[in-house]
Amino acid sequence: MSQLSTPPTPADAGGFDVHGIQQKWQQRWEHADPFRAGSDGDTRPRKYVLAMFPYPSGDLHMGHAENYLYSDIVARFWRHRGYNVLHPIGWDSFGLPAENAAIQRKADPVQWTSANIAQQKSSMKNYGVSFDWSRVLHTSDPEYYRWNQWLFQRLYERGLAYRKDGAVNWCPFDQTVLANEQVIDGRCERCGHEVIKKKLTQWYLRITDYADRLLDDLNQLEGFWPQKVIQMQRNWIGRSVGADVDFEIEGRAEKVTVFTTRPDTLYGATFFVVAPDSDLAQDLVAGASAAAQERFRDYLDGVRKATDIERQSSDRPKTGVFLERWAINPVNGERMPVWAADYVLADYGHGAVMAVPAHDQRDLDFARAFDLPIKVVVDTTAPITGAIPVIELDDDGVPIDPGGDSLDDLNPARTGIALAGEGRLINSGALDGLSKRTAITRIIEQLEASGRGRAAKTYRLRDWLISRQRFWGTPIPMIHTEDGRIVPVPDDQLPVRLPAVEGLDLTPKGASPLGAAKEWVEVADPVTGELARRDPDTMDTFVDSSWYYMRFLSPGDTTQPFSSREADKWGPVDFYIGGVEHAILHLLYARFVTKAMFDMGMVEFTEPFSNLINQGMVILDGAKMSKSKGNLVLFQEELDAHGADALRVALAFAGPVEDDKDWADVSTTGATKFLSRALRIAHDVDSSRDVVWAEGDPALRRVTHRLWADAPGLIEHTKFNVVVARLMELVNATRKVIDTGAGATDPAVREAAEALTMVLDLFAPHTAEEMWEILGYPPFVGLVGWRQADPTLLVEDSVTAVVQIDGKVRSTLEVPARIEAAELEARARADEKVQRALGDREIIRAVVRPPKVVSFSTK
Ligand code: ANZ
Repeated sequence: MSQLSTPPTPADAGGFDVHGIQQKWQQRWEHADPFRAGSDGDTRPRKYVLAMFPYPSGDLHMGHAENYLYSDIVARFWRHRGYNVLHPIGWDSFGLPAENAAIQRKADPVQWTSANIAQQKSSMKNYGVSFDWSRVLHTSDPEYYRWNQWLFQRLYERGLAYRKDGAVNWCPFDQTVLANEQVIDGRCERCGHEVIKKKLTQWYLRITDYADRLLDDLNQLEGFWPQKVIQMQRNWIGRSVGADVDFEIEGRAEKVTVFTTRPDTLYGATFFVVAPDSDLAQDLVAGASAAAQERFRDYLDGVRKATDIERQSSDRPKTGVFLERWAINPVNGERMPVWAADYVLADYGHGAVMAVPAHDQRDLDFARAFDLPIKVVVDTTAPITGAIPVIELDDDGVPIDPGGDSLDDLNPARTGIALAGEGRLINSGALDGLSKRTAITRIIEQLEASGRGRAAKTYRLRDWLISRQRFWGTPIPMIHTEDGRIVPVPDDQLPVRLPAVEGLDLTPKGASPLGAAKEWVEVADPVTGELARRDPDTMDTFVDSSWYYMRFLSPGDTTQPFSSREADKWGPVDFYIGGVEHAILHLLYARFVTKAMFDMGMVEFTEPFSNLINQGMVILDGAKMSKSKGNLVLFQEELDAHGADALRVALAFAGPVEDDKDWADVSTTGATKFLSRALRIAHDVDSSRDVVWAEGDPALRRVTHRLWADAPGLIEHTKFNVVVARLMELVNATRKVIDTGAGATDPAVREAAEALTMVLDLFAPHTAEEMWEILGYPPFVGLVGWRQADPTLLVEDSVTAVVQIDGKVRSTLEVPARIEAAELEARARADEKVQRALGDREIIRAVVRPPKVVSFSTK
């Protein structure tokens, strides 16, 4: 319950005791716990409805208000449809905000977190969200993170968790490493500071093993997830299909492999480029002259300062150094100079490329900057369908102009534009005349036959770097022994709990503060009993949230992370809602972990979320709300001023779920008026529960039954605002019968009021419960099954329309009462009697007044 004193009822509430009703029903829900998911014996079909769980920093904001409103509408809807609904909530409570509060205000992260959770929980209850409060979890609870550690061990056993050194993303401000997904445009996702590369030994999860499945299974989600999210995931995984080609390097025993998407252009490769920051570059330059080595070292110093984005930007002049080494083109034996240049990245493909300047823009820019040869091997002017044309070449190997844009006109050496398109091969020995596509297949066959290459795929996706040098997270359950072994903490010693924060200096300084907790860090090697050290790093909090939806299924289980039996019953999540900011990180990790759990036999499904919805943002006057701009609409203030129901109705009515909602256009006052009119209808109903509805006003009954017919589909398609509009229509129609029709004793008034109450429950549950009680029913309307529409009441009224020609009635038509003008005119023109009366006269004017009159004038 609100700790604040009850504010006065809003003036426009028309005597409707908003806060009194709210408190009354919240107390009853608290007492009776009606929204708890049904247990084993429950035979109803099941739905698992989930909103992304919040981070407990401060109180709820308007974004939460939207998120939990929508999940609540859906959860309530399925209960009304006779489903056993699971609608749980928890907190994603590890992470930097708690740690930063601890550093800045000396707050204990445990206490800070639990105080914020308590506040958010009370706000959620005040907001009337029908969560199953028996399943609450928070990820900083040792009983939760114990299972993160357990999961980590299982992944480690399968080779899916591993440690390696590498150049990692490092945020100099937060003093911690970041996953690739947490670097946005070269900056730290959390603090916006520029990210640099640092060589460190870190823990990774091998998500790349799942790249193909993560990509291919997106097809299953088409139509069930927002297209935008599917596309962002596809791009992020970034699968490229092509070939690996092995090149010999003069004076070096091992070959160097490159990845190319265009093996068809192999004859056009004229030089070779390696990433300057790769081990390969170091190795190759070691065989060059002292001067070349010096030039290389200077170059590398500059390269280290550039971000990947800068390195790949096309408008940046190309730079590089010649390594005084030569690669041999495997198809024609030509010598190609080897360069180091920063447009080649060390951690993509193999960190080396065969450069084909005629057909790749980056290579062309480089070739023009350093005066390297350019050789056209695909004629992009040649048609690629139909018969293979005979291409005549001049002495330089350039085809003779057959008319139109000649290849000579397009010569990349002169135009500076690479020929990237389709075409037919030239200057390529036996491949000449083949289309690009056929040539790719052919050359891969040849490379494979000669053992000099093979079909290959490359991904943009990198393994998931999960270790963080911070205190407030799940300790990585590994032990480092004196002699350099790494030993997992045995399952029966889990959880590895965080030590108390007292006495620890949490200020970021590059290494985990846990390393300084001597008593915590020093342990006995579980195998030999000798002194060893715990791994001082903690896990990325995205590990915590990668499987929390499973823990809700058996949150108290002390023997396993979740019960597979419960997972079979409830999983996967039927409806998941949250912000689009999680399109890649959280959703990709959750999909990966679900697939890994599937492979371990823990779950029977491979995708965690069957349906996903991204809600828009709540903005103000066209701008994103933020503390610094001072344009925050505070959830608590709105709740106190208008009550939960008006806030919920106003938000639901504000527009489509996916759209941004400008608070300037949201009317809580209008919502309050609507709710007080609805409540007044319940009070006005003047008939008993057993009235015969069939005797009611047919027009009002039709409005009611149209609602019953349409509401389920509208809710399933998340058209919540349309349903609110339909409820407003029903309120108006009912009021009309009460005030100017047969009056409040009309059975149709009761029927309408009951329908209104049952559907209103999705949006304004406190008011709906109150109305249900006034209508003479026991609690809770939230559990009452919705009614079926009577099909005979859905048939539209028909009326008789007259058709006049030059002032004389020539025909009559039976048409629906709601017919549109165009349709009415079309029917009149097509009518047989009208056509006969018209003969060969031409209509020069039509006046159409739906539904009753059509009047034609003729020449
Ligand atoms: C020769 C070639 C000819 C290429 C041509 C393209 C066009 P996507 O599609 O993004 O996967 N590449 C390979 N490894 C690289 C690295 N570490 N850094 C920068 N570039 C690299 O790009 C694949 C293409 O990017 C590869 O195909 C390679 O250039 C280059 F007409 O090989 B290609």
